This record gives sequence, C-alpha cells and structure tokens, in this order.
Amino acid sequence: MSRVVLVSNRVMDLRKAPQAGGVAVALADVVRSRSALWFGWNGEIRANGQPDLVEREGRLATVTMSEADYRGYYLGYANSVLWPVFHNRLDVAEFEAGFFETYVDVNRRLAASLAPMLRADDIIWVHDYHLIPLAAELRSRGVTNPIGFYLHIPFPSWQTFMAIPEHQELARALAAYDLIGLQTRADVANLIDYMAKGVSGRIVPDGRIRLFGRLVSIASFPVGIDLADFANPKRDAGLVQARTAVSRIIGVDRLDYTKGLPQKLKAFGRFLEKYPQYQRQVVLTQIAPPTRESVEAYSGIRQQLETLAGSVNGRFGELDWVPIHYIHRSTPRRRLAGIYRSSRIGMVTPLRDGMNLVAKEYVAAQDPEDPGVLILSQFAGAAEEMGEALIVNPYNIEQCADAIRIALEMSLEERRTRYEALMAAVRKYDVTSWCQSFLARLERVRAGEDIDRPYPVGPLRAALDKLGEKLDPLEPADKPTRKGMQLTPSGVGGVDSA
Ligand code: GDG
Repeated sequence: MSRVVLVSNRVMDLRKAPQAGGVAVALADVVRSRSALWFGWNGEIRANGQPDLVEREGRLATVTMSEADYRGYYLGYANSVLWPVFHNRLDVAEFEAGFFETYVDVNRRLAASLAPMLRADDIIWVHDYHLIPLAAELRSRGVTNPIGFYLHIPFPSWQTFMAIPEHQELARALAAYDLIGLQTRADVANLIDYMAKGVSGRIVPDGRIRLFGRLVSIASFPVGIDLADFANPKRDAGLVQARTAVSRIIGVDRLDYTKGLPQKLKAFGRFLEKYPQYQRQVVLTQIAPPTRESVEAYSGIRQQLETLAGSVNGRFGELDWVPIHYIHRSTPRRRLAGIYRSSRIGMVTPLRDGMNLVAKEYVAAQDPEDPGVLILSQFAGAAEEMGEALIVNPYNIEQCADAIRIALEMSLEERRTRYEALMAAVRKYDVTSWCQSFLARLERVRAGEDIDRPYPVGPLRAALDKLGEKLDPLEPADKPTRKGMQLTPSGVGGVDSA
C-alpha cells in the first residue's frame, strides 16, 4: 500500500485529536493506521511565522503562520469569501478586500514546502476550501502523483459560485486534481453544473469531466462519524433539571451564522407560545462554542443570540424553570454522548451545511429501546441520507415549532422505526468507510482504473447520433480537446444539445 499524504489547514497533535472531534479524529486515525504523512498549519501565529519553514515530528509536518498570512489567507479569503459564498451568503462575502493574492501565495509556499517531502508512489489527499490552489501549485513544481481534494462544505449553485471574481482561477485550480470528493449528490450536481456552464467543462463517456485539458473525477463521499465514540453512553445526570418530567431539546453548533441559531431560538419561543401546555415541560439547551470571532460577519451573531435567549427566558421563564440554556463555551467531548442521550429531541437546523456531524452523533448516542427524535434541516447535507428524521425548513419558524410538538408526541413505536432507519444510514457511511472509499478511489486513479462507465454506451451513442454529436473517445488529458458531450444541468446521465 502506498503512503498517503494528508494535507489540511490544521494539523492536530495526535494525542489531542480525539478530543477535537469531527474530521480531525478521522485524519488522526489514518495517520496512525497506515503509512502516512500529515502536513499543514499547527495553529500557531508567530511574528516570523512562515508556511515555508517546516517542523517534522514523526508523521506530522507542520508550519506556523505570520499575522499577515493568517489575516489574508485564513480569516480573509477562506473565511470571509469562500465560506460565506459556498453557504449561499453572498451578502456577507468581502470580495473587495484583496485577500485572493495572499490566499494563493500561502498555498504556493505550502506547496513549495511539501513538494520536497513527497515520494514517487505517494497519493495525496487535500482537505477543504482553504487549500483549493494546492494541487495546481504542486503540479507547477513537477508533482505528478494522484491528488484528491475533499470539500467539507457545500458547493453552491453555479450562479452563486460565479459571483466570486476569481471563480475561473478557482476552477483552473480544481482541474489540477484527479479526484474531487463532495459531501452529497446535490453538491456533485452543482459542481458539474458550474463546470459546464461557467468554464465549458465536458463530461467524457467514462464519467469524468474534461476541464482545462485535464480529466477530473467527481463523486460524493458522505462524511460520517466513529460510532464507537457515541455508543452506549450513560445519560448525563448533571444535565437533567430538578423536575424529571422536563424534556430536553439539544443543539450543539459552533456559533456560526450558517447554523440557523437565531431561527432555532425563535422557533422554540413560538412553540412555547403556540402550545402553552408545554411550558415548564421542555427546555432547549444550546451549546454554541465561539468560532472565528475576528471575522466581521460573526460580530453580531453572539449578541443577537444572547438577546433572543434573554427575551424568551424573560417572557416565559419561572423561578424554577429556565426555558433556554445557552452555553457559549466548548463542552468536553467525553460529555457529548451523555448529553445527546439525555435529550428527547436533537435539533439540527442549519441554514446550509456540508453534512453536519452533530445529526449523526445525536442518533448514534440514542437508547435503541427509547430513542429521541432528530429534527433536521432540509439544507444540511445529512438530510440526503437521513430522510427518516423530521425534516424541516429552518426559515419556516411555524413549521419548526410544530415539529417540536410532533417530536414530543411521537409514539415509541414510530420513534423506534425512525431511529432504526437513521442508525442504518449512520452505520453505512461511518468515518472509516468514508476514508477508505475516498482513498480506494484515489488508488484507482494511480492504477489508471478510475473509470465509472455510468452510461451504457449503446443508448448513449444512439442519443448522440440523434443530436449529430460524436462520442468523445478517452484521450490523454494533454491532447487537444475534441468536442465532448454537453453536460446536462444535473451533471450526469443525460445529453443536452445546448
Ligand atoms: C464542517 C462542515 C461537515 C461542536 N461543539 C462542540 C463540539 N462540537 C463538535 C461536534 C462535531 C463537530 O464539532 C462539528 O461538526 P459539524 O459537522 O456539525 O460542523 P462543522 O464544524 O461546521 O464542520 C460540516 C464537517 O466539516 C465534516 O466534514 O459535516 O458540514 O461545516 O463533531 O460534536 N465538540 C466539543 N465541544 C463542543 O462544544 N467537544
């Protein structure tokens, strides 16, 4: 088995990764379990920090960053342009700030540091929107290894993506990868749609996309959790209020404007107003640790949430009942499973989310004999696999308020049926299968076997004949491009004469 080189914005200390949760756990597991190198920023900002001075410690290779690089690359282009746009928030994107140059420059210097550490048979797996230009920068240094890219956040509609002034440069950078992995089939359709309409990409018969003279595979690999972290927890006694009859709704979200927190608090307030019989019977515990506080767009959200929590508590609260418990601190990971299991409802209602691991963690922690109910936003990637949750539109406050009531009144039988279906989905795409399937596909790229053949060639040829088009033979990527098949709006499976 070849060595895998993982590249991500943050590299975690292998001892601390398990507490960090999320994908850090998965990457740390990959590093521990096979021949691997993990390269990226160690989280330190130093006056003389540079992405081109590498510190090696075992299988980790890390760099520090200067204040200016951190501002332009991380806070700037990554989190003030790409994060909002990819989450449909063009209104808070800071396009004019001139961050793009620093973003590319940091990627260039990261590539310059990484290139000398690479071996001929390495496969390289790059993570997330901070590092889109990395493969192109490696290629310009002569790196020919298979390089895969995984986007943890959603890919927006083609019109939204084209609002980024540098969208063509980003598309060219994406074309330098051999494999692009996305969370959902909807994201795959959006990316292919953009490539077709925005930069004249063409699908070839084996299912890959020809773009800027290269062939790129695009597929969905839904990210999952490690079930063992959440199975069989004890109910967290410290969380249960004095009145044992009180049902808890739990929310665990970084305090990010994409997570739909104001809408969630409003929906809970509306629920208490509309169904007063539940006053004193239900609490909402919202854990919302701080995140990216120095990014402009995050400045108002904390105050907005505190005001909303205060207003619901002031309006409905009693001496012995506080309706909303709002915790603006991180909670130790070891407590999360017990908190989820103690909660009758998991409320995961982001306005947009790549996947949302909290939805999966909540389900995995439930007692199979007496499971709670997951209320899930239709705009979380998780909704594609978790249709047995109560799916809601987080903007529809009335609907969310009603969903809380439905969840509270749901029969044990229905809760079990839904739980079993949800658990099957959480088990099917756990974190191990996510890593293995992506890496296996990247290995196939190296072996020259990354061919999907999604179309039976006979019907395809007939359809193209009808349109007067020719089937694009599989040509080496560096040969001049012939006219291929036009992409359909949904990306795969059809022929469009436009
Ligand atoms: C990005 C994408 C995608 C949260 N609060 C605390 C805490 N957490 C943990 C959760 C979970 C993780 O952080 C959050 O993961 P999410 O998936 O919910 O969201 P993002 O951080 O936005 O992650 C997302 C993900 O990447 C993976 O691809 O699903 O769509 O946006 O594990 O449990 N952990 C602890 N204390 C907290 O207070 N210990």
